[in-house]
Amino acid sequence: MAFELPPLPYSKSALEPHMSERTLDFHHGRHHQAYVTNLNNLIKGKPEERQSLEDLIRSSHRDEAKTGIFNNAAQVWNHTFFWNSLKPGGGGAPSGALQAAINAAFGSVEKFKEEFKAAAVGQFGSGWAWLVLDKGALKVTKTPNAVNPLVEGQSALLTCDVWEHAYYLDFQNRRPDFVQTFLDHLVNWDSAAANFAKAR
Ligand code: MN3
Repeated sequence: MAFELPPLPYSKSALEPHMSERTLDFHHGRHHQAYVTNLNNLIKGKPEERQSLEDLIRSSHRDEAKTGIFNNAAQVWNHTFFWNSLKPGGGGAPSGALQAAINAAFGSVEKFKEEFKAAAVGQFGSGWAWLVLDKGALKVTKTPNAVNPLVEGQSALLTCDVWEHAYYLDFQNRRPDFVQTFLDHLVNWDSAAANFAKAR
């Protein structure tokens, strides 16, 4: 069964002025769509067609014959997860159990933000910054290209896409400004809290 591009959980202009409609037009409508199309072309008529997206990602990781499948399947998953890591009027701080866990793991929400920003800015080239739950411990991680926490056996709670296509139209080369805007105005802490509750 062919995979489909999930619709954005908000309108394309809903994240303005922090993330432009033009960025979402390209990022969701072209980049994310291209990963879906490429993946469907790569698995057409093959046994992989019957696998779930998560199973495809795990089974194609580190298999040299399936690099294309891994890259496109993981990028389909990563982008869907990223859209849900954002919301109009986002940012601020988490509450409840997630806030308590972040305070315990990082010292404070501010310290968490510093660590997350350092990971996102420090990822050399394309990739992703994540808040994950790893064997019960909250961690900030970064991954190159399409790699994601699923293949490390971790549960993803939150992500920021730091491929240039995520910010170039709005911020040009200023990745630190994009990541700061993500933390201050776009983070969907409700989604992160729901992922945390599910993963615990
Ligand atoms: Mn992207």
